[in-house]
Amino acid sequence: MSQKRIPFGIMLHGPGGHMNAWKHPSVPADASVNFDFILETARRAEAAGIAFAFVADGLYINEQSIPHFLNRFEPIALLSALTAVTSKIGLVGTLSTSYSDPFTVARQFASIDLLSKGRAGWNAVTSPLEGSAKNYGRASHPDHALRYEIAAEHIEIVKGLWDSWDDDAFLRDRSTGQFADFSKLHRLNFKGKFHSAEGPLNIQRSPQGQTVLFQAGGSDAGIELAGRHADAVFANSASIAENRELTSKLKQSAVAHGRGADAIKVLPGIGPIIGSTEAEAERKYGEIRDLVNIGEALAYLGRFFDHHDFSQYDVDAPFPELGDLGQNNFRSGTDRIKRIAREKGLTLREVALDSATPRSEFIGTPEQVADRIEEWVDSGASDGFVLGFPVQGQGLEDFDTLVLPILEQRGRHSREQVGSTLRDHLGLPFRESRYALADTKA
Ligand code: FMN
Repeated sequence: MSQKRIPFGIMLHGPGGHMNAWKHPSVPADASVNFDFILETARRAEAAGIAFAFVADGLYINEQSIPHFLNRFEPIALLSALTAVTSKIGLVGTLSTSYSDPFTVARQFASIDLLSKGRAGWNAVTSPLEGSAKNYGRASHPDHALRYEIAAEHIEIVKGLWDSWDDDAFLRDRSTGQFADFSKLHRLNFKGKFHSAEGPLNIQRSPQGQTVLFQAGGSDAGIELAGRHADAVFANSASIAENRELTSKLKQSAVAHGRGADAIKVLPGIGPIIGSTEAEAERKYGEIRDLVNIGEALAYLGRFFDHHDFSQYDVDAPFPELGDLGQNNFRSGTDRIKRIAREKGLTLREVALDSATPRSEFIGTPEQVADRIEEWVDSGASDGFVLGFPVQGQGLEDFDTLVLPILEQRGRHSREQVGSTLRDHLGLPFRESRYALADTKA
C-alpha cells in the first residue's frame, strides 16, 4: 500500500448535504445564510488540515427546491468574505459557464486568488436546471451538448486571460518610473462562436500561476472537457467500481489531451456517517433518513430531472419509464438513477428514498470509514474526496475527532497543510504561463 497523503475538501453547504439537514439539532436552522456558522466550519476544517472548502451553486429555485437552496449565499461573495478570515484552506466556488461572461469570471477568480494568496479554485459547471434561462432573460436553456461547447470556449478564454501578464511584468520601479514592462503583456484577441475577448485582464497572475480549475459533470462530454482543461473533478460517488471506471476514463482523457494522468485529481463527494459501533452509525443514518417523508423525497428526486413531478405515479409500482427525461439536466446522474432502478427492479418509493438519503459505502465505525477511504484511493477509484456530510455539524465533528486521527496514524493525513497554495495542497504543480512554456519549448 502506498502511504500517500489523501487530500480532502469540505462542502460549505449550510446545514449539510441532506435535503432536510436544516431540521437536524447539530446545525443552526438558518445555516445556509449564517456566516458565523459557515466561518466556524471553515476554520475547524482549516485547523484539521482539510485542503479546501467548496461552495456549490444553482441558478433557479421554485417551491420544490431543497429548502436551504431557497436562501443561500452567492459563491463569489461568500469566498470573498472567507479570504480575509482564513489563511490556509483552499477556497473553491461554483460558477456557471452557461450564464456568465468569461472576462468577468476571469477577473473574479483572479481577484479571489490574489486576495487569498493563491488558494482559489473555480468549479466550472454548465448548469443543469432549465429554469435558469428565465432568470437570465434567455429564450431557452441551451441543450446538454451545446452547454459543453460553450463551456469549452468559455474556459479557454478565462485561462487565456489569466496569462495576460507574465509573472514578472509589474516592475513598479520608482527609480525609472516604469510601472509595467509591456513586452510582458499578452493580448488574447479571442474571437469565438459564443464569446470574444481582446484582453488583457486588468489583474496579475496568481501566486499559484492560475486558479485551480474544477469540473463537475460525468457524461462523455463532461469527461472530454475535464481531460482538456480540469485540474480537479468533483465526481459522484455511487460505488467504488463506478468511480474506478470514471477515474480511469478521466485520466485517459487527460493523457489524450497531452497531459499526464496525474495532472487531474478525481475527488468524489462522500458523506460519511460515523458511529463508535456499527449500530450507532446505523442509528445516526436512520435519524437522518427520518428527516424526510416520501412527498419530499419525490420532490428531491424530481430536481435531477428538471423538477419533474413524480407525485403523479404510483409510488409502489416499478420506477416509471421516463424516456429521454433528464438528458438535458444532470445527465450523468439521471442515467445512473434509471439504470440502477432497472437493474435492481426498484419501486419509485425505493428510488426516491434512496436518492434523498443515499446509503453510501462510508457509513460505519471510524476504522471502517478510514479503511474504505484508503481502499478507494489505493485501488485507483479516487485521488481524494470532497466531504459533503449529510449534516454538517455532527458530520465534521465525528470525522475530525474519530476518522482523521486514524488516517494521521496511518500516514495518510496531517493537520499541517502541504505548502501554501491550493495547488500545493492538492499536489498540483505551479501553473506556468502558456507564454513561459512556449519560450521553454522554443
Ligand atoms: N451544477 C450546478 O449548477 N451547480 C453545482 O454546484 C453542481 N455541482 C455538481 C456536482 C457534481 C458531483 C456533479 C456530477 C454535477 C454538478 N453540477 C452542478 C452539474 C454539472 O455541472 C452538469 O451541468 C450536469 O451534471 C450535467 O452534466 P453531466 O451530464 O456531464 O454530468
